[in-house]
Amino acid sequence: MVFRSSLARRGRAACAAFALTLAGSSAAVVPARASASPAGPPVDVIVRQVAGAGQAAEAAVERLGGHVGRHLGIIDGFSAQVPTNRVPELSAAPGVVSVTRDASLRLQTDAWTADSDLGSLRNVAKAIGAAEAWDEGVTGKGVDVALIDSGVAPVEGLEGSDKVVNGPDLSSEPGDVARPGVDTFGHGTHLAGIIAGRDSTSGAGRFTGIAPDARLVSVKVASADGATDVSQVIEAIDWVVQHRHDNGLNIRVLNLSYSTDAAPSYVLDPLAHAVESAWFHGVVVVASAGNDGLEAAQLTSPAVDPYVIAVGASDHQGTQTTADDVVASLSNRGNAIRHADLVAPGRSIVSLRDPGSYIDSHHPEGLVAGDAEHRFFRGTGTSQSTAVVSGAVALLLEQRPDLTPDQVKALLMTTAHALPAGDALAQGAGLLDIDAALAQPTPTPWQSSPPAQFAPASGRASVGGHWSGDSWS
Ligand SMILES: [Ca+2]
Repeated sequence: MVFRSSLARRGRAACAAFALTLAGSSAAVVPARASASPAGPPVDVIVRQVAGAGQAAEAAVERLGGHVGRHLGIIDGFSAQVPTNRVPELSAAPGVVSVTRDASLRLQTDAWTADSDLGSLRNVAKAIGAAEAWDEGVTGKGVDVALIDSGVAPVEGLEGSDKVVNGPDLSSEPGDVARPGVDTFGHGTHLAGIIAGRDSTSGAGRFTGIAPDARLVSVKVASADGATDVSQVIEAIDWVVQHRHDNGLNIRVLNLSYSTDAAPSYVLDPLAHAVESAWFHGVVVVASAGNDGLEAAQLTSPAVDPYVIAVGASDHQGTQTTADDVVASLSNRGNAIRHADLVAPGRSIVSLRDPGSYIDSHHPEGLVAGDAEHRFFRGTGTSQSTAVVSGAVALLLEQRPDLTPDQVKALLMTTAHALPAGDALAQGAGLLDIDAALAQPTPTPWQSSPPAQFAPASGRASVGGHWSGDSWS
């Protein structure tokens, strides 16, 4: 998992493709002979099993000398660790649908740069029409936004149980029982501020996010070093879907501001399968297009899934007017089949600082000049753009709680403004205009249904990873 907070130039080797299928190239697979070779080093995998097939797949893992990890009900699967050279046998075992690699990937942190105050959320709110929505009394009230990220720090602007509800802490960080779910990295706090931050004080200097009266449900998956696994994120999505209506919760939006290299087809990708499941359960999934740049030929996963809302970053070009805005050079361009659905501001966005966190400690250039209280930090990338869109979706769902995810997506895309100066493909429908979306009549299910050529993601890869002897690549 690579959190898309910034330019993802660095560490590409750390986020190698994790779910390539060999279904169509089985000749390249070298079957392992368990009795004739040592077990080989263990490898972490995600196993999908035949629904209703009982424990056959788990039994196969144990029989092959592996261990079953976390249960991943949303994709009918589980994580496991198995000897590397037993993967082909596991893939062929009764009850097993697919075995894909569960890679450990890292957050990217190298574009936190200072810029002008054009990145303030006040200006962002004006650029996307949220300020008009507030004037009309639409503030996201009654809508919960799930944030699967690095947790949230209890800083001013994000305090109180009416603002942040902590879901489970699924990160690998040693448990701090006094502060479960607290952000030690600094990424989740920044996004939480953008989505729904709100100072307890009033007055001219009051900090507010895009949906200041929405509530956040934080599910922490990344620890202080930014590391998380695909299976941790799938488990978190599973939790969000299972508990979206618990104890007064009303989770209608899921913010996924991170990504990993996409499989050759989203249809084979377990993460795509998980986000589609959330979408079909009525949760609007908003995902970052990726920070690999306009030369990138593909969106990252899970944004590559055509059902969810894929968000690219726009760049204000140093001026208040949006007439000259372009698609940020760091935003993934994609291709004719799949590109960002729309763009939102993503350059040097000023949101809440997480004092002492990894990003805060390692990127002093993100501090905001003139910020006497040292409360704020600048972040650039499609992560921030995604958080802007998640807040906007909360506004729309306060106004019309019965909208389906397809209708929300159709409203945002049919009202976005094309950027004349921007890359025509990379911007999708153009720059978010939530005020226009709020004024647009509700589309019929027919008008908002996705094109029929989108096959649902099945995750039915036969073998994950490039297999060569007893090593993965
Ligand atoms: Ca501009």
